[in-house]
Amino acid sequence: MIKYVLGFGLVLMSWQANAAAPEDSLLRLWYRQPAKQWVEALPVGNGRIGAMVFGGVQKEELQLNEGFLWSGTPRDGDNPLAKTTLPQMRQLLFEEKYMEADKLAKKMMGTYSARYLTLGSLFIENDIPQEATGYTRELNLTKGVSSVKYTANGIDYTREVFASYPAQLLVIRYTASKPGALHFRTSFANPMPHVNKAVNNHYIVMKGRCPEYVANRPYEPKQIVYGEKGINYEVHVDARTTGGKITADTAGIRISGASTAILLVSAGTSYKSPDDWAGNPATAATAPLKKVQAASYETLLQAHLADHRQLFSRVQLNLGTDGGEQLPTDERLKAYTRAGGNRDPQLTTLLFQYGRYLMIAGSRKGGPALTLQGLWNKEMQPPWGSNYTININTEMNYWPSETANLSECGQPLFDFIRKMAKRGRVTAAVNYGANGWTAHHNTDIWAMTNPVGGFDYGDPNGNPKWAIWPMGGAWLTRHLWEHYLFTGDKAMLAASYPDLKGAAEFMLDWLIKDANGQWVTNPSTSPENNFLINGKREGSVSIASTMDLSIIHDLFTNTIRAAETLGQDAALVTRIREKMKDMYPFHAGQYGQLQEWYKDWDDPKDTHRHVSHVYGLFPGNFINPRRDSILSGAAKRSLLLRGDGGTGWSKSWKINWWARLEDGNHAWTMLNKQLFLAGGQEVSVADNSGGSYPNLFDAHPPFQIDGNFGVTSGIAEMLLQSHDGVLHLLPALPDIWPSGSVKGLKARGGFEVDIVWKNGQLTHARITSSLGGNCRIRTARTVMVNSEAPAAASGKNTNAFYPLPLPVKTVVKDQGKLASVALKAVYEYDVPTTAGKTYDIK
Ligand code: FUC
Repeated sequence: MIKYVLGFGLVLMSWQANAAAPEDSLLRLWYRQPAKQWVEALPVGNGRIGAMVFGGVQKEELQLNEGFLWSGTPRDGDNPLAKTTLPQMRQLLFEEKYMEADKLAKKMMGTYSARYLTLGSLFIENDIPQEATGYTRELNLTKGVSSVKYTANGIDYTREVFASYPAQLLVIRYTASKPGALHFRTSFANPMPHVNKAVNNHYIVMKGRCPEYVANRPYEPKQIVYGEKGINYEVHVDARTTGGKITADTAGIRISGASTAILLVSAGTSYKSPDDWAGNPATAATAPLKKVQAASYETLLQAHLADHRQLFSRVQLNLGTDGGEQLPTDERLKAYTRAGGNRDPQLTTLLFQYGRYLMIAGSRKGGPALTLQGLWNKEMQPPWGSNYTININTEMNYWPSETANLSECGQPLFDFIRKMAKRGRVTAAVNYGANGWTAHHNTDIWAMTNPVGGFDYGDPNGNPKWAIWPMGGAWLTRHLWEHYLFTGDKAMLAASYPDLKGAAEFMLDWLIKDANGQWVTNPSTSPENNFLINGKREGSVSIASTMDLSIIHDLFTNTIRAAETLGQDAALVTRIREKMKDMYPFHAGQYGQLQEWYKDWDDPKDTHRHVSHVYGLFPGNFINPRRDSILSGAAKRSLLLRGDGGTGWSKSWKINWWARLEDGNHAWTMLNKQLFLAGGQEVSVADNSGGSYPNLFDAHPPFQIDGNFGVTSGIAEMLLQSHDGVLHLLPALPDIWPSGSVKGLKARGGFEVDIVWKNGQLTHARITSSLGGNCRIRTARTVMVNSEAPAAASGKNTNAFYPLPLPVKTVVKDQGKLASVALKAVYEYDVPTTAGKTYDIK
């Protein structure tokens, strides 16, 4: 029996915009012992400088990162041979010689991406042995502060750590309850060659240069190459104390007999852009420290809190509590997993808000976009180079930025797309002789856009199933259009429109007619999956995968909408519309599934983690159960066949898909698995992957941050959807959340939405309009708006701000095999809104 102890009073209080909601105090990760492993340490970050705080007693470790610290320099990974190989490749594929095409694909590949690097660790080591009692450490999500507290030798010690965005510094304060009781020294560890220099008795610098090259895999002869080139970096630590003595030498800063110590950590690199890495890291690291010379700890803390809260407090979620929240986070995950989940609703809230926390800590204007591990990486050769993998992972990282009301945090991605669009024009021209721009499945801080594969040194492991995929840039551009839909920011749309247009221009050139006169992509892959030829031989390169067609349809639709919104490029719009008329259709195949491949090759036993062909359902919106039962029935069948397994990000994607199918209980099934302890001994996640580490980092495994953001996005999709020109309140509420409230979710059209529900039904909602215009609402109940009966939806079937996607052509083999999508009866209303006004729905 699951019991929810949900005070309705809590729900009501959460309406009060500025009052600290009582559930805020539960928004923390906490532990009774220091971290032993990295995935137990707690992340802080300001979008550029990151740290993982271990919370050690005798020796504290802060593993450091700087977001622009990458291996290498720009490399020319483009491959002119790709262009001369392309006609032969296309010929082979049209002749259905798939295995030969697979081999030939090698000639179209290029170099691997650079690697995101660790900045080593800063240690704080006590001189006097300490045995701790009453130890706790925590990460407070509402404050963005990590802290450690314990008692040793009768003295209470505390350490607070935060990464300040306004100050561009990592700040550490160490205090003792007894005057003069602090005796410690700092030191650095760094896997890269580096030198330390004491500037004066309280200021020390560590500096070095990143490797010119870090090999992709063991296949390459030299793993890590240092040389004259590469990004230069400096870490500066400035210590301040109350009382005691302070000295510094190359080993570190030594403090003895102080009552309080504050360490300010700054980091700078020579990286400025993909074309310029000749900046001065010393100036970059010194400037933030100079700025705060006169600022007290309290001033720094208050500025940080104001900045953090301004973003974090916008959204509140309350799903109730059942006592589970009283355990430390690691024990809590264990208890949850042992019980098979389906309890402790506040843990779900915590994971939702953790995704928002990680976005604020990991992605801020001026910093880099979130990598596979966000900002946090401890290795020189992290899994997959901790690069940008853009065949799902980077996109998933940014799914919640708009819906979870952190729109500004998308800026690093938008800036990054601009850089890729520039580089990608070269790749489009050199590799394919095409206009516009393209990017393949991997990229890095150098904005590389070529397909990987190690062709340059004959890597036998380069594989077309991930490399031959010029669709990554096109997918990313949907974030530019979505940003406009949520914010109505036309200036921003105008500035990013060339990136959208350039991606569309590439696709116009990339499409080619098949024997039936339909536009297809050739070569084509469905990310990382293989198909069976005659039921056995595996191939990966073919024609017109559904994923390709989906991305192109989405891109074309968004480009047309953007051009029309801006009143530009009528001729381009005509060209795109012409192409769209004869695109290869979407197919529902022999099992009633949405066909993944050009032909009906789908293997019903295939449980591959990528289910890319269902892109149209999410993040796309042209598969929609309320508008089309064929494609959505086929999409649902595909999801059922693939099953509920998968890596962390795969499970997270499934939460979002089931939410879009308005199946809250199935969405919950996927979400429940993400709350299981990953890599546990006694208990483990079903299907052996996904789930959460003790610090709530999502497990691919190993750690990959996309799964965290996918969870946050999925929960938002369960509570509110707006991709259909309508604000659908509670579209996919699972039975496990009978009552609750959410405040501050964002919807397309610039609406901010609060919702309260009880016994599985909407009781109250509040919509604030920031742009005005028609607001179409969809609910499972009849409602009153501002105590008046609203008009039933009529006329054009949309919120005027948000034109619907263009339809796609579909071919169905066996209609009877499609899955049926059960939908609740709903009511739709049109509410004319004025910018700045709030509407109460009861
Ligand atoms: C894609 C996925 C893998 C992994 C990698 C980083 O290639 O297929 O599962 O997430 O990215």
